[in-house]
Amino acid sequence: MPTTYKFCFGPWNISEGQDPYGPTTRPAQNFDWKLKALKKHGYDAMMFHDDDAVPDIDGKSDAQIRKECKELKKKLDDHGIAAEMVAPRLWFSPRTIDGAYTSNSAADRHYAIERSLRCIDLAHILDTDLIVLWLAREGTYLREAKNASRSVDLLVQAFDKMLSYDKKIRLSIEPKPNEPMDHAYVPTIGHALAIAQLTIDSKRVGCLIESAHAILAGLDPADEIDFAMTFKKLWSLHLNDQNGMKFDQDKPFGSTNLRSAFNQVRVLERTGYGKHGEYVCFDVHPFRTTRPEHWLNHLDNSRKTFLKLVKKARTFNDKAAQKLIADRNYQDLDQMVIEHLLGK
Ligand code: GLO
Ligand code: MG
Repeated sequence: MPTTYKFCFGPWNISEGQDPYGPTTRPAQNFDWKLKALKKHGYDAMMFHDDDAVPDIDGKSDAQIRKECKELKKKLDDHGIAAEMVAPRLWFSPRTIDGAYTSNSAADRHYAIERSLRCIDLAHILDTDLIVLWLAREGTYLREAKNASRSVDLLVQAFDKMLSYDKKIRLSIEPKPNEPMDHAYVPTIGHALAIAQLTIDSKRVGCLIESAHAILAGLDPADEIDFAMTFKKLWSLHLNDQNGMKFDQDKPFGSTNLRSAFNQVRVLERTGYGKHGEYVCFDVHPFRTTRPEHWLNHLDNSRKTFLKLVKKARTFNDKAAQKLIADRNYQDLDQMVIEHLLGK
């Protein structure tokens, strides 16, 4: 049976155009507007940072957090939208300047863990068992400032606290090799899955692949997907694109390298990603130049490209490809792929 894909994005994917060198270029829209847009544009679920779900979470009591989160859940139910995951945003607070779980300050590490446990409470209310961990500041600017081996131990300790706090929750690590850090401690899927093995319940520690992050690590996103699927550990996906080894661009899916996008879709099709309820998420941003009236186009276009590439993957002549492979005629296999993508 062919997979019927389900799609999602996060509120941060309708961004306002700011970059390190200039202010916003579009006026902010409120959450309700984003929620309406999601359904209208053919999406099924929303990803949440803990403070997307409950703004200013650090300043609120436990009771207040739960109350607001329940209100959000009701709103989602009314719109027929699921929450795909919740992710602790551990990179904004003054208490995570030196990292969260791997900070050199014990008090700040404690804050990071406590906040992660609150995030699990939110996941409960929002009816998802998936916690996404983009380990934004777990790395170094300066090699001598931290100890990599100790950092791995600290990460494992933090993951263990989360795993034992809730026996059902699954942790999905989203690796990224750099930005905002010079070097991250969990730069690739291999690192994420290796660290999973050190935790008290490795079965509940998997990963999330973002195409741009794999490219930034000098890796092929399709191979990263294949690797994670071999271990049955790919629990979420951030498809997008990236033009080489520069700042994280979060371009629309297929925007830079259509063939790489095709190969990512082909692997998803071959390995059955999505057959157990996993979502295809687009972690894409509008260009800074985008006018407010074209604000959702990057999400529309990414989904459109994805679905067109699903068709391309399903109509690829595998028999002919196998023949060329058996004959070691990779030259013509190359051309066959090019012509298939170019169409008639
Ligand atoms: C940044 C990441 C970021 C995460 C998100 C979910 O480079 O891709 O957008 O995916 O915060 O945790
Ligand atoms: Mg991402």
